[in-house]
Amino acid sequence: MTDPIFPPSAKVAANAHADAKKYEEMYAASVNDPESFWGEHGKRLDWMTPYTKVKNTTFAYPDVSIKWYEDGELNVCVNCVDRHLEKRGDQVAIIWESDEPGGDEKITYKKLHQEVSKLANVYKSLGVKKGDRVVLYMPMIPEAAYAMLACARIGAIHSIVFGGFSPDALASRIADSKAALVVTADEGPRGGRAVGLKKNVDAALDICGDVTTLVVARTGGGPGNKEGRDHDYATLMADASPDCPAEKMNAEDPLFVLYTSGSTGKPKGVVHTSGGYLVSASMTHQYTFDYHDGDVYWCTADVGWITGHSYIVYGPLANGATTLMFEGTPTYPDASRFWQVCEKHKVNQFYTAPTAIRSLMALGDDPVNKCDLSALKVLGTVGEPINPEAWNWYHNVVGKGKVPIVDTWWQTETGAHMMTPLPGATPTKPGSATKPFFGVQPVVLDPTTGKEITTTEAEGVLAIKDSWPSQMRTVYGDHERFVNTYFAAYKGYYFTEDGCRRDKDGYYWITGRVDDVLNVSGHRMGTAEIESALVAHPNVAEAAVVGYPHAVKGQGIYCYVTLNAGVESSDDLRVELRNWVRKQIGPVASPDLIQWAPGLPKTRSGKIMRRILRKVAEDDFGSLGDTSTLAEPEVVDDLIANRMNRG
Ligand code: 6R9
Repeated sequence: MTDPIFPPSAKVAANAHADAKKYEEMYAASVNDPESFWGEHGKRLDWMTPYTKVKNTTFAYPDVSIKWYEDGELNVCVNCVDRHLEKRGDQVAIIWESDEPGGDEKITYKKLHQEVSKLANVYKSLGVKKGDRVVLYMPMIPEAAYAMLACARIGAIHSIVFGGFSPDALASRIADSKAALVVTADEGPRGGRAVGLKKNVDAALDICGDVTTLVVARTGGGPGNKEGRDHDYATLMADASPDCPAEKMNAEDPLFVLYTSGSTGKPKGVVHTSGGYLVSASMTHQYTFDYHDGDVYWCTADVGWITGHSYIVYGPLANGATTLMFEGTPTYPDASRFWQVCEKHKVNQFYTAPTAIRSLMALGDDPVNKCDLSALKVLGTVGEPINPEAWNWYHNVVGKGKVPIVDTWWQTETGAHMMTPLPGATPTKPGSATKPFFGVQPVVLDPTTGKEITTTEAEGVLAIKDSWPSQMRTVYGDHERFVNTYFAAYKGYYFTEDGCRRDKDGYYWITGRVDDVLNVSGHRMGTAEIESALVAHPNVAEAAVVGYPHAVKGQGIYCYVTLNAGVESSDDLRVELRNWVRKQIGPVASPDLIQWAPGLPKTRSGKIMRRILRKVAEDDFGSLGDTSTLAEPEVVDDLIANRMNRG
């Protein structure tokens, strides 16, 4: 069977930053001589002290070390704001669209410069210094971008915590990063409801101890500010000077920490640095979306995820783009909202997650068809594999069969796109992230031998052979964990923890995580985190969590729970456990299905056999494989008899 192929149109190719030939040439140059290639492309940024060294990296276990442009100095905020003032001071940098239709704001580069400079001075007045960590727990408002850029301006390191995380999760991130300041808003409107951000910050500080806060009044609701600890944003901004010189930063100084889930233990603080990160973020934004001056670009992610960092704020602004920031949800007040926003602001590039596409696809074509989407030039997806059905709907209904789709595979750890088609260069196949970006050398490894599979057609685990500029540098405060997580299993490679297949044309198809990480609506979630939340409940003895296929979310969260002796199972307890997990981690981690399991399938050495739990959760128990090593094979019969997901 051959997959359908959609070649780029001649018209798109003719005007694109890269057509097929240029892609091949640039890709070859980038891997044959990375030093020269990235030496040249590093010049896309403005440097205060030009670099003389480009690449100094090794993946050799355990001495992993990654440095790019290591003797260069620059300021990320200057690159995203100041350097555009002369040419495009009056151009719109950020279009903000509010949760309620009708509300919007256009922020020019000039205004962005003023707001960010004032805020940087406010930070200083609150005692924040170069190298300090600032936690941002923000709704999708322009102040979130100001807050990031103001950190960059003074060399503080931001750590954004997604607004959907609970006070407990927020507290552990504030504590782990030893934050000097927390920036938040009173409430965050989303889909017609207000998320109690300040309320959650108050609860978090009750857990981890007081930290100075700065509070944007978004709705005027929420709890009041605590004297001596909480500061009102507008009050301090009113008196702040708009003159704040930017700090000279080394290319390898950290820009931000972003916590992400892994297969074990607590979320890891992924550290990205200044120079290499911005080179990759801006270059991918330009090439992947084929961004041209004057285009209006919209990424629907939240700034709490890496996609929001690289593709709402840093990449687009480094390119002097107009980037749209949306406070709301795809279906509020109705299923036309995304498309109405596209029509209203004449969006040229639109970037969203497969889960959003699937949920909108389920609501039919009318909400799309009643909007004028003729400005669209590129459609993008990110966060999880896109199923061909959703791809085709996106292509035919949203793109009217004419707009190229870029399916971008990358990770929090990679900082920027790693595999993606380029609109004018790469024929696409629905469901494939296609080919590597410049400088990225993917390899498929045999998971048992760890050997590279060198035939074109291959299936195994995905690893990357050499460094690229926006690679994460370390785990915040735990370099050993960084080395052991990504470089120990397959020596000499960066291990992505994704499985993949390479087809006869050399196209890559990501098959999903090979570790115990779930991808629920494009959000990464460690099964271990959900399990430890469950067992923290007084009635729970043991829990095992696996993913199962979910039509809209991609994966749903399936929990097997063993209750303590004497505790009665009930639907009420199910609801209670669900709320318990929401409280411990956040609504993003809500269990979809909870099955009472009097016993879990374990090997004689006590290891839970997740393979079996996954099969039962998938309602595919006909092929359980070898169960002879189980300590008590009969528990499996009970699990099957009481399974929750019956197709
Ligand atoms: C950017 C982002 C990373 C994990 C990654 C993979 C999955 C992301 C994908 C994709 C298939 C794509 N993933 N993009 N899988 N096709 N286009 O999502 O970062 O939150 O760290 O998640 O997401 O499994 O390993 P992050």
